Parts: sequence; C-alpha cells; structure tokens
Amino acid sequence: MLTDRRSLIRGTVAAASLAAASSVKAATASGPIVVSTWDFGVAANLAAWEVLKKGGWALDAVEAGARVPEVDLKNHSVGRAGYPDRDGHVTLDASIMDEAYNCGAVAALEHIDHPISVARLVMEKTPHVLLAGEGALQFALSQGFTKQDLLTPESRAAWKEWLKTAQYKPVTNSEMKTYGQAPGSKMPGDSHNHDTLGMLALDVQGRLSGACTTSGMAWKLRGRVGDSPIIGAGLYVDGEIGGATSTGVGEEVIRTAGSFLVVELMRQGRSPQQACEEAVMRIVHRRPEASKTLQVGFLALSKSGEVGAYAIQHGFVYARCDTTRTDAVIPSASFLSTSYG
Ligand code: SD4
Repeated sequence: MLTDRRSLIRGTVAAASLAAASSVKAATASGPIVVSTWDFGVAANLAAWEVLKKGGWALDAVEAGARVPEVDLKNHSVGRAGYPDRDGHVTLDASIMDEAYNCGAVAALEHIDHPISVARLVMEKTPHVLLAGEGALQFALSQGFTKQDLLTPESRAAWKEWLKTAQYKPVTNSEMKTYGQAPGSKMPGDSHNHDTLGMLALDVQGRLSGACTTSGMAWKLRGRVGDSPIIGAGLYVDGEIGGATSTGVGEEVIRTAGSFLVVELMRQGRSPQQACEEAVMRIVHRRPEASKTLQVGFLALSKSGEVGAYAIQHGFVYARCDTTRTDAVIPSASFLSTSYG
C-alpha cells in the first residue's frame, strides 16, 4: 500500500523538484541562501540573512538563526519553553558544523537557553565534538552562560496535563500549522509535540554551514538523546558537496545515519531532492510499519545552492531565504499524501 501511494505522488514530487531546482539557479547566481525546517524557520532565516547579506560567514549565520527559536516562548520544541521530558526536565540537543568538517554539539543540556552557542564553543574551544548532560552544563557555565529555569508556566501546565495519561505517543505535525498550541488541541502540544530547527546556509563565498537545535521529543525518557546533536544523523555538512538536516522522530534518523546518507547520495550524483527522497525511502523500506505513523523529514542544500526536501508524512514545510525572497515557506513533497496525526 505504501508503494502504491508512492507512485501516486511521484509526479508531484518530480514537479516540485523541477520547480525548486529552477528557482534556486536564479537565486544562487546573485547571492547567498539559507533554508531551515518548518515555518518558524522564517524568523530564524531572517536573523541568518542579516549575516549573509553583509557577506558574512555561513557559520555565523546559522548560529544567529538558530538562536531565534531557542528563546521564542511560543515554540515548545526548541530551547527555552521547550516541552520537558516525562520527569519535567527541559533537556536540549544542538549541533553545528562548518564547511571544513569542524563541528560541535551538546546533548541533554539543561538550564542553558542557547545550546547552539554552547555547541559552537565545544567546536572551537575543546578537542571534542560532543558534550552531554552535566558535563555540557559545567562547560557552558565555564564559558559565561548563566543557569536558567527553562520550564515556562505554559510548558509546566502542558506537562501536568500529559501526566494524567502519561502516554508517550509522538505525533506528526500537520500541514502549515502555526507552532505553539495547535488549534483544537485538547491539551497544549497534543498534536505538535516535536519540531526541530535544522538550518543550512551557503554564504557569498560559497561556504556551507549547518545548525540544528531542539528540545527533542516531548515527554521523552530522562536521558533520551535524539538525532539533532549527532553529527551525521540530525546534521551533516561537507563543504565540497552540500549539507543536510533532519526533523522528526530522531530514533529513525539515527538508525539510518540520515543526514550523512543524504550528503553521501549527493556526492554520488543525486540532486538534493533525489537524495532526500532516497533517505526517506530507506526508512520507509526498512521500517514499513513504523513509517505509517511517524514523521521524518530531510532538508538538503548543495554546494551550488540547490535545495531538496522530502518527508514521510504530508505536512513538512521549510523556510527559504535568498536574494529574491526572504520569507518563503515551501511545502515539502512527501511519501504519504496525508498525515496520520
Ligand atoms: C528528536 N528530531 O529529538 C528531534 C525532534 C524533532 O520534529 O525534530 N522533531 O528526535
């Protein structure tokens, strides 16, 4: 059944890829580009654009961009105000990578509202790539970050509500929904409990960078780490090829080394669109039952500025900012034409 649906939408996907490819060519001839996951990526892109339009480094752009949702109190899936784990702890995952294989990440970081900037410091100031938990917190404090309470009253209320049933059931995001509380939700977050900001930028000098930041799956087990801080899973950049990032159920992305897979497929000659589709299909084929109800989306940007996006479920969108338009929100093609959630 999944395969039938796939062939049904193949035409749509091909058309979307063609449209994306032709519009990108026009944009990259005249300037830089930044793309990021979901509609809240628009605000993040604008912050990144401030750096890119002045000829700045893509790495600075993606850090600036990722910091926006990290302190947006309406966003319950990234940074401060992110929904907590099942025990009420807000734990953050983030990673960053530049064009030269430099990368840094933090996992299960608590009390710090800009995990992306801590990830960058891990990259720049330590011999390591990934710091986790208490050690990541100590490192952040040593770098001048201050300890914060990230659990907002709204997130606390949502958690208390969740505790009444305490069922861990990740749901997909439905189409173009405004982030924050979904209209008609019985409780905050019941249909919008996971969204990550994954961002990829290409600067005017042709340097690629990426960033990924999230509070992970709401109501997760204490200590759970998703794909976002795992280089190769939630984010990967090869400055000579392209970059990729992911959103959705991180366990499935980790299993398939998803973002690395997308970049490797691009290295083998696939377009970003083809590479995203193939990576999604890897999950669908290996995990056919799980794929009926979970969401994974990939976003990719090639060294030449071509963009691709593909998801399992309907409803994944990405934000795009370039010299022609700074606030575009573009629906991704998907394997399934509807979202179960
Ligand atoms: C995670 N991938 O922690 C993240 C969550 C996410 O859309 O992206 N949700 O698994």
